[in-house]
Amino acid sequence: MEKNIKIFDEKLRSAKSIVVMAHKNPDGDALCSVLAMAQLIEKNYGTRCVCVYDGNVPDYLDNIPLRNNAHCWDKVDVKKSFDLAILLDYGAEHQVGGPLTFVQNAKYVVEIDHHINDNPIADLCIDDDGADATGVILYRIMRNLAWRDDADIRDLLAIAILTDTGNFKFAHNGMSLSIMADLVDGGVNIHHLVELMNNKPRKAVLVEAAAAAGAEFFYRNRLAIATISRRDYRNMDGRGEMILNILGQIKGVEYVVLLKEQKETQIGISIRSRSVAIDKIASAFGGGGHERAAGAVVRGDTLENVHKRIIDAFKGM
Ligand SMILES: [Mn+2]
Repeated sequence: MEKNIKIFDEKLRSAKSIVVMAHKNPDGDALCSVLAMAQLIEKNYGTRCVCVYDGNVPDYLDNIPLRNNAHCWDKVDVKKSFDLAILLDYGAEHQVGGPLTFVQNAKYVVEIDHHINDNPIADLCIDDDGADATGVILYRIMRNLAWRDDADIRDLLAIAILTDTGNFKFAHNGMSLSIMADLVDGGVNIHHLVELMNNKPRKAVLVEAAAAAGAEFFYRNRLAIATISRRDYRNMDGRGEMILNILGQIKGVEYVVLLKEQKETQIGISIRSRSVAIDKIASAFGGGGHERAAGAVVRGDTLENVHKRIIDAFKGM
């Protein structure tokens, strides 16, 4: 990784135009990593980056620092060829969405990611699937290259870590905790950041609560499945983490699945597991992610059918 960080440093020195992006419908790690990366580059190399996203930014991220620096990708001239495209926290090529044109047109592409990914698309990869968040890798690059930071950057990296680890519940090792200790010593206030994200619309919280209340249970309660209808999907804010959290608290539940009817024949799947790895199940549905938190989007199938296929997929687990 050290060698690649050095090459990244050289590329940043010579690039005159830089675009930064992550996966579409960004979550806390994706958006905060993009904003922190851009701010770090401006502070340390003097280059102002273009930050783009595809899809929707959830309301709970409205109040994060530098939020207004990120723009929907279709507001940017898509024919523009950037010297450098930086792809963060993206998981897989098909999850990039519209900004993929910037990747294809860029002179050089760097990716920084912590997802399990067999087909990285960049010229230079600074990936670590053992990191709890892309923000963790960014922090390590920042320290390795002795970059200057500021209060906004420290807050953004802290939010990236807090959101992807579910406030440390999913931390795989001590790395994200020791980084957070350093960030807190640098002035980050965790309570303040968690409070700033309590910003969901009332409808969104009520839709999530109703989906949890309507969950079904299979295989002697080991598998819980909640569904969000197409009508309710429009009112969601984010990916439904709250539903997964609530159902995962039930005694005896090992696996939680959330099915979201995004369109009539497009079903989003989120899967969480208490211990056994389930990323292979997500891959079988065309998705991926992490060992105990993964997901997929199935196109060309109905909610009813995907529901059946999910129950089958957990047979014998
Ligand atoms: Mn992430």
